[in-house]
Amino acid sequence: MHRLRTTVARLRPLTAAQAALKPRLSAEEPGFRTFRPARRPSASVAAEPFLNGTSSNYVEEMYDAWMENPRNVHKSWDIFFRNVNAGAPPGLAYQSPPALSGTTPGRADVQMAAAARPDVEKLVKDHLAVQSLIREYQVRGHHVAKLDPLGIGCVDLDDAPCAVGFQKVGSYGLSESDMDKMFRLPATTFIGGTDGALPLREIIHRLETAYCQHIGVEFMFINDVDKCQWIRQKFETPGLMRLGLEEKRTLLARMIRSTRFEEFLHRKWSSEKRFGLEGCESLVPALKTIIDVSSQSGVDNVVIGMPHRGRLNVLANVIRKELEQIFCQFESKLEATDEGSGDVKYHLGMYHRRTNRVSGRQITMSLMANPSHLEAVDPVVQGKTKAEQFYSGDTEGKRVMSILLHGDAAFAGQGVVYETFHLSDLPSYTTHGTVHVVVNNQIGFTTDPRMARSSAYPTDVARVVNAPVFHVNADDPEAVAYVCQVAAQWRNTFYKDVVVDLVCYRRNGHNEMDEPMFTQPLMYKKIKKQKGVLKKFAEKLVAEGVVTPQEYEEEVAQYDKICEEAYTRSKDEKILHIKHWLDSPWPGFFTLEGQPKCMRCPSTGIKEEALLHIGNVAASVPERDFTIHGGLSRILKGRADMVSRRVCDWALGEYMAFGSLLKEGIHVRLSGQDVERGTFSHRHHVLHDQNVDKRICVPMNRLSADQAPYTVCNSSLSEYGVLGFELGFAMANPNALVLWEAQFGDFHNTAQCIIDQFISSGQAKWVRQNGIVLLLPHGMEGLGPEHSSARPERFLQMCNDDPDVFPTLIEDFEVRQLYDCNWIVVNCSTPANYFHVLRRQILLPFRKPLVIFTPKSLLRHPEAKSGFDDMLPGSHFLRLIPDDGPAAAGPEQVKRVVFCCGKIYYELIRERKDRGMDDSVAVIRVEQVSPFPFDLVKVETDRYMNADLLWCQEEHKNQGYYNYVRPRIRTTTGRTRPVWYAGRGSAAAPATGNKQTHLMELQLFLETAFNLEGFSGRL
Ligand SMILES: Cc1ncc(C[n+]2csc(CCOP(=O)(O)OP(=O)(O)O)c2C)c(N)n1
Ligand SMILES: [Mg+2]
Repeated sequence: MHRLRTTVARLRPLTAAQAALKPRLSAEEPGFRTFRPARRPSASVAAEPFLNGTSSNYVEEMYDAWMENPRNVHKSWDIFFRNVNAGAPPGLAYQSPPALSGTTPGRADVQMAAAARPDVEKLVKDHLAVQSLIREYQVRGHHVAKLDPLGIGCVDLDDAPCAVGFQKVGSYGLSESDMDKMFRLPATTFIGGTDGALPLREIIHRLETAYCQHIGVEFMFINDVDKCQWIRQKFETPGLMRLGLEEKRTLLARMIRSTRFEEFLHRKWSSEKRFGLEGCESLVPALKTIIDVSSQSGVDNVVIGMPHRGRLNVLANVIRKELEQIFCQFESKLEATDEGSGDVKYHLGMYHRRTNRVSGRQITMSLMANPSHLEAVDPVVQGKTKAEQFYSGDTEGKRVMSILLHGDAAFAGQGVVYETFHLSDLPSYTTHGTVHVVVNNQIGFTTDPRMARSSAYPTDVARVVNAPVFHVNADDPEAVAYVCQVAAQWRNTFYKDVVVDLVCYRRNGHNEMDEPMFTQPLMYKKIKKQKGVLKKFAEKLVAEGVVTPQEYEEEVAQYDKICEEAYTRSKDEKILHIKHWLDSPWPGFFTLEGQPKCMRCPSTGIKEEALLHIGNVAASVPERDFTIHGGLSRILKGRADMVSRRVCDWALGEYMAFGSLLKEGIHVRLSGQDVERGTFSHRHHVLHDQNVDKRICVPMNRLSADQAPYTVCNSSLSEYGVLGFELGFAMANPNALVLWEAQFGDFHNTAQCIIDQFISSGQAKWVRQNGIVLLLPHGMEGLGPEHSSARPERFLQMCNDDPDVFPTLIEDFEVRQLYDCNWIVVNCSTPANYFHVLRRQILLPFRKPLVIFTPKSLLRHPEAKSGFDDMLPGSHFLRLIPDDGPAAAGPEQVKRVVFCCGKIYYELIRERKDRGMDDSVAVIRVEQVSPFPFDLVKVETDRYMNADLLWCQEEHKNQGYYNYVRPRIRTTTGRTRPVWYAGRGSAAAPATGNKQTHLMELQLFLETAFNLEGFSGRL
C-alpha cells in the first residue's frame, strides 16, 4: 500500500512522444512481448480507493495497455485514464462505463458519476483473479495434462493441488457470470495472439489447450524472466503447435519405421533379448526431430548416449547403421574377428556421417558404447562432446551437441545423473546444453515409480540446473514432435540443458523373455488393450485426409521390404567385426587395418634447452604487475634454484613433461579436485593476483607462440562424474594427454563404475583404445585408514597378464607387452621416471589407460629428486630400477634381494645404510608393476643367484602389490625360489588411525626385511 501511494504520487502520464518510444512487438516474433519499465498514471489517482498495494501492478499494466491503444482495455479503464489525464480531482477519476450508445464523458459528468460508484474493487479483483488463474495454468497445468497414455496417472502430486479448469474458477472469486466478460491479458501470457483482451471463457479454453492436453510444461521454477517468456510464447501462441501437412507425413513415415523395425525383429528372432521400444515408438521421430532442428541451427556433430531400451531401433532409424550389420548381430553362429571379448548388441557404439535430409547439411552422429550400468555413460558423452567442441574451436556449442537418453527409473535413481547435471554450467566442463530424453515407461524392470523415487516426476533432478521439462504423452506423435522442436530450439537458443519426458508404457516385459503380469497385472491388462500408437496415428491422419489408407499401406510395405532385403544380405556376412561398431575413430592414428603404425617407442627424453626453458617458465610469473603470494614466491625461487642446479623435484618433473608435450603440439588437460594448486600445494599451475580478484595467470600457457593449449581445471566435488567426463574427453583425440587426479587415491572408488566398466575393460569390449591417465595420491603416512591407500591391489587384480606364463621375449617386447595389456599400472620413485612415463603415454603408437600411484611426502623428500641428465635425449622410462650400489658391484655376496615399489624404497635404503648392509642386500624398484617386467626381473634374479627374494611393501599383506607380484616373480624363476614377504599383516582397513602404531608397524617390517636369517629353513 505504502509503495503504491508513494510511487503513484510521483507518476505522470506519458506524453505522446514518450508513448511513441514504447517498445513494439518485433516483426520476426509475432506476438512476442518484452517486459516494459513500469509507468503509472498521474498523482491524482493515488486517492482512488481501489488502488491498493496488490492491484498496483495490475493498474500499471492497464495503463500501459491503454497508452498503446485505448481499445486494449475495458471501457471503464478507458474512461478512468481519460479522466486522470484530463485532471480529474482525487477520488473522482473513476466513472462507470457508459451505456453502449453513450458518449465519452466530460469533466462535468465526472462529478455526477462519483455519486453512483459501481463495484470497482471487484473489477480489479476479478482482473487479478484472472491473472492468478493464468499463472496457475503456467505453474501447474502439467498436473492435469493428459500425459499418461494408459491413464493410470502414476505421478503423485497430492501435496500440490492444482486449481485450474472451468469448475475451479470459484476458488479465485470468479463465477459463471464472469465467463463472458472481457479481461485484459497480462504481458506474461501469449494466449491472446494479437488480441490484448479475451472473454474469460476463451482465456480458460486457450490455457487448457496450451497446458492441459498432451503436453505438460514445467518451467515456472526457472528464475530467468526472458526464458520463461520464451517458453510461454512457444506453448501459448494460438496455432503454433499445429504441424504442417508435410511434417505430419514425415512423422507418419518415421513412426512406421520405428514400429515396423521392432515388429520385424520380433518376427525373425522372437526369443532374442533386444529391449524393444514397443510402447514408446515415438522415440524415433522425437530424436530425429531434435537432430533435424539442431542441424538447421548449425549443429553438425551430435554425440548420443543411451541405455538399452530401443537402442537397436535408434541405431537403425536415427543413426542409420546398415540394417544387415544389426541383423547379423542376432546370428549366434558368426564368429568375431576382433581381439577382445566384444559385447552384447545393445551396448555397442557407432559412428556415422551423413546428410541430414531436412537441413541438407552434413552431420556426424556417434552413439557411445556403454556398459549395462545405467547412466554411467552420461558424463562420458559429455566429456567426448566437450572434446569435440574444444578441438574444433566450437567455444559456444554451436556445432557440436549431446543428446542423452534415460529410463525413468534410472534417471531418478542414479546419482551420476545429478553429478553430470552439475557439470553442465562449469566453464571447463560445459557442453553448452544437452537435450535429455526420458523414455518414461512408468516402470523400472518390475518396480513401480512409487517404490522407485520420492519425487513426483522422474525428471525432477533436472530442476537443479533450471532445465525446463517438457512432459509429453508419447501416444501423440504430433505433440512429441512439437516438444522436441521446442527442446532443440531451446538448446540452440540458450545453450542450456532441457528435458523431454516421453510418458509412455512398456508393451512387453523388461525384455522380450520377461513376464510382466507377475508383478504389474492391472497395468498389463490395460496395456494389452492399448491400441498401438502407429495404428492410432495412421487412423487420425487418414481421417484428416493427410494420407490415404493406400499410401499408408504402401509406406509400410516399402519399409518391410527394406528390412527383408537387409536380412537376406545379412546372411552373406561371414564374420562379425566389432570394429564396425566403433564410436570414436581416430583417423590417421592407426594403419588402414586399424593396427599401430609401429611397435616402438622413441626416447622420451628432451633437450637441455627445453628443460631449461620450461624450468624457467615454471619458476616465473610471466605477467606484468602481477602480485603473487609471498609463500609462492619462495616456491618459485626454489624452482629457479633447482633449474640452476639442473635438478627436478616432483612438481618440476611434471612441469617438464606437460611443458614439453605442449611445445610439441600435444594438448594437455588436467582435471580433478583442486588440481590447479595441487592438494599438497606443490603444483601451482594457476597463479592468483593477490590484489585483483579473479585475475589469474597460467605460465604453462606462456611457453611458446605455437604451443598447444594447456587446460588445468579444478573440478566439482565428484569422482564418478568427472572421471567419466575425462574418459570421454580422452576418447575424442589420441593426440592429447588427459589426466584425472583424485584428491586422495582412495576416493577413486566413488568412480569405480567408470574404472571397472570403461577403463579396465573398454578396449576388450568395444575395440576402443583410451589413453586416460589416473593420478592417485597413495602412501601410508600415518594419516589414518582414509587418505592412505589408492588400493593398488584392486587395479592389479584387474590386469589381464597371466601370472603363470613367462612371456616369450621377442623383439620390442616392452612395447608389445604394453600393447597387449588392458592398462598400465606404475608407481614411480623418481621425478624423472614420472616425467618419462607421462611422455611415453603420448609417444607410444597406441593408447592404453595409465594408472599412476603418486606420492605425497615424496613431493618434498630431499632424495626424491632427479638430475636433468636422467631426462635428456636417449633416456627413457625405467620399468625397473636395479640396485646401483655395492650390492650390484658384488652380486655373488648379496644375501637378499628386496623388491619394492614407491616410497618405501627410501625407507629401505635408509635402513640398509643404518644397518651397514649395503653390500649384502640389493634393493630393486619395480616401477612399472603391470604389465609385469618379467624380462628385467629375470635379469635381476639371475644376477643375484645366491640371494633369497623378498617383496617389501608398506601396505597390508592382503592389499598393495604382493599378491600380484609374488606369482610373477615365482614364474620368472621357474618357481625355484620362494618370494618372502615383509610388510604389514593382513587387515580389513587400509591403515591404522594411530600414528605410533603406524611407526611401530614400519619398524617391525623393516626388521623382517633386513633379518637375513628370518626365513631360513622355511619353505
Ligand atoms: C546401475 C544399474 N543398476 C541396475 C541395473 C539393472 N537394471 C537393468 S534395466 C533396469 C530397470 C531400468 O528401468 P528404467 O530406467 O526405467 O528403464 P526401462 O528398462 O524401463 O526402459 C535395471 C534395474 C543396471 N543395468 N544398472
Ligand atoms: Mg522405465
